[in-house]
Amino acid sequence: MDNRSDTYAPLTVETLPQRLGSIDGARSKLGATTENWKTREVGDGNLNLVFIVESPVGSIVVKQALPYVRLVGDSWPLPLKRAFFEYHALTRQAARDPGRVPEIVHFDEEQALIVMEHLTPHVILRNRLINGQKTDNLGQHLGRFCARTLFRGSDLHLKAADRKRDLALFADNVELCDITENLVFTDPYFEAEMNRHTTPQLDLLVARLRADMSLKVEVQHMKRIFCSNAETLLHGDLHTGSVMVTDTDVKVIDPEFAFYGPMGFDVGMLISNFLMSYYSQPAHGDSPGSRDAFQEWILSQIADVWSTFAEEFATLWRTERNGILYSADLYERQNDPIASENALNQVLHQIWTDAMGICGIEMHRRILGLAHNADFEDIEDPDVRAPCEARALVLGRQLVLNRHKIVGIGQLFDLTRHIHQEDML
Ligand code: SR1
Ligand code: MG
Repeated sequence: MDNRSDTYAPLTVETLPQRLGSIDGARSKLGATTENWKTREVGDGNLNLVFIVESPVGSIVVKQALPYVRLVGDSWPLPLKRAFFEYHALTRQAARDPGRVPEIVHFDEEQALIVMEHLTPHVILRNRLINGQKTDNLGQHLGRFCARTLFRGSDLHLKAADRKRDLALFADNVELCDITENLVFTDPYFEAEMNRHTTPQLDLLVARLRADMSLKVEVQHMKRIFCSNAETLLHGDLHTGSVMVTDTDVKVIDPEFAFYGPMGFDVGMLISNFLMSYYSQPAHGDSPGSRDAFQEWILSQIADVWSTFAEEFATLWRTERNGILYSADLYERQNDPIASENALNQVLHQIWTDAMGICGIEMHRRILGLAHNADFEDIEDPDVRAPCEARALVLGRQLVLNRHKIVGIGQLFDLTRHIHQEDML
């Protein structure tokens, strides 16, 4: 499906009940009396329409792709087929980590819409972090989600033919990959047209970053890995705006950027968004120091993401390594489990190193590129915002350049805390 469909029409609050009223899934959740359906558009993301539809008996979410980038407008066309990739990614994630993604009620490829479970009373994690609110076991759920989806989508686990079929299917998600290739890995490092940053406060630092040849070479090494290391089905956009939470529950949403790429990508993007939240916290607190404890909680969640990821990945390595890679014929069945554990540790080390590189690049793009994040954007005073952003920019550079030398979470946190004490402007 492309943008030339004759029947596609964007939904509106007015047309939605009539257009979805005959869909069994919607009727089963809301009842058949469409006059009782109350619809509101709640999309605040960069790309799509999102509606919540409520009736006296239940509620659903309807997400519909627009034929352009919502953030920019119809001058930037974007294929409707991204809904197809989101649907297929959700079905795979649901099978690989049951209960962690919203249940799909109905998919309409022609209309590029997905009807899904209304997650309530969940809210976007990024907003909860801005408000200083915790969620139980957050890092554990997210680390487990990453391990299960990344391991089970790869040649470590899948039959080779299944993985190759999936690789071919998601290889067509060209335009969304193109967004990442340009907006994440290239545009932040030169004066690209759609870039913006806090000016003039960050100007000098930004100029220094854009003149830093070593940094740009390392970023391009990471881009090469992103484009060529098709090892597993990624979520592709796993930031804190793609997670919905309550005090105790965690769901992962919005995998429309799904594609086959390096395992470190999802893990690195997630850690990066936690670290940006960390640096933004002082500006969201009521008084100096009021968010100190919450900042430490954020770091503890990052530690949980990584330790749970590594533990779960190791468990899957030992119990579900049925794919073509690191065959047990070479290790366990030769009575050499130690070699298998060594191989596991080397794979985890590679994922960590890639994650550190992506983590740094994601910080740069959220501060220098087109798509910023609310953690920093909601800080109204640019003289307060810029020092927070500057710390993330400096950490980002260190992570990209030194990713091979940062051997563990402790070293990442030492660096993070050290930079937090400094004025980088
Ligand atoms: C034009 S889209 C910009 C960003 O929004 C999405 O959430 C992705 O993060 C993308 O990079
Ligand atoms: Mg999204």
